[in-house]
Amino acid sequence: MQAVILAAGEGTRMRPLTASLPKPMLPVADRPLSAHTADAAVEAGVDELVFVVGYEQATVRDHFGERYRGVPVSYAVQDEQLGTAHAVKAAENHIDGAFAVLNGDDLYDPAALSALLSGGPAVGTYAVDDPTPYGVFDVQDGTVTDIVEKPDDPPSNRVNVGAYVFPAEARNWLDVPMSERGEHEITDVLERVIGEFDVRTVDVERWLGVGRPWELLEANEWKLGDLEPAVRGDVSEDADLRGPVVVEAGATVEPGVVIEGPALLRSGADVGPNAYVRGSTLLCADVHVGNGVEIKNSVIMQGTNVPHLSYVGDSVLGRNVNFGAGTQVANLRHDDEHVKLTVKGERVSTGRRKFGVVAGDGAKTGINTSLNPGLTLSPGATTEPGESVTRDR
Ligand code: TTP
Repeated sequence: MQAVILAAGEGTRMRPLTASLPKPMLPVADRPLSAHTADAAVEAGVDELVFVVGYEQATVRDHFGERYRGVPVSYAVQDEQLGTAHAVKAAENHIDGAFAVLNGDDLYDPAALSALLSGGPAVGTYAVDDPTPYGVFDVQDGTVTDIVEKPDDPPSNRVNVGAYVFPAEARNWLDVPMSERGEHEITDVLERVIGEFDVRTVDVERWLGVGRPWELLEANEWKLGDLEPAVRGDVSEDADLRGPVVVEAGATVEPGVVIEGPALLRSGADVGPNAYVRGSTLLCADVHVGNGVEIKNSVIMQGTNVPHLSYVGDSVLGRNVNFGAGTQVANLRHDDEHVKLTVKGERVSTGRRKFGVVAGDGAKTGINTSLNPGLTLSPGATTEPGESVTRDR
């Protein structure tokens, strides 16, 4: 079976991290977000991966190439994002036989994906307490009889996770009219499949849609927690690694460093001396965390520097960011309310008591900058020395 992986999106809710990197290529533990799904699909035995690409597609193509883990890879281009059915339609000439459709920016537990991909028409479902904001399946005797979008009166608590196996016939049913929200939706194709085939449900035990920056932290919390501890890099005898810590070959841990796992230091990362890294932290390739710096529950992307006397908590720093000496991130509000972040121009609750900042690629802070919780720094933004930053820039 072929797996069509949707990876054409602009990831506008993930700005500024997606300003020049597509969301499916954001780092989640030791690989890009979409590789978790691609790997699970390969392990489940799919015989071809078809990526639907568009926005910043070169990085997707560079990563997956023409063969990925022994499986041929092809690419279909969706120039305009007109919906998920429109995305699959872009791939119709690649489809030959029954096919799976998977979101490139969702994380599914691999065992469930394997069960999904092992048979005929099927949908992935996830049980939630309040299904009303989702697409909800009506299920009778293990077979789907209907899907209802955002129902007031949900027919079940099993929601759509965007993972499907379609029969070969569905390739001819991809031309669906535009929905009320102005998209050509794959669920309209699914409706027809439900009408003509028995569609199984496969319960996904764990599922996470990664749309907004704090969900990238959640994704890393999940996947860093699954890593087997391993030290292949150069770790000083005077460093203390506690819990599940992975130090890749080519990473360096200097004297006086304490790392509390889960944590992953990718090749070329350099920590210390005298630094403290803790709580689900990912330090990507060529990150430098220097003397007297504490990093907690954060994703620090490739080439970023936090060299001296700083605190970074519950934050995502993009690529090649530089934090001046003494830059401090506040990650907790005095009123103890959940921290809010700007998503597509609106302040939205992260649902987290603790959340720090999101810095776009190349942002630079002056020495002794203090950053309020829930701030976004645009790519290339700068701050003055000693500045207390209370608004996005
Ligand atoms: P979304 O998360 O709805 O879209 P997005 O990734 O562009 O993000 P945002 O809403 O923040 O702008 O898309 C769900 C999945 O489907 C995701 O994997 C991207 C993919 N997709 C396409 O490939 N083409 C499309 O036309 C649409 C709407 C989505």
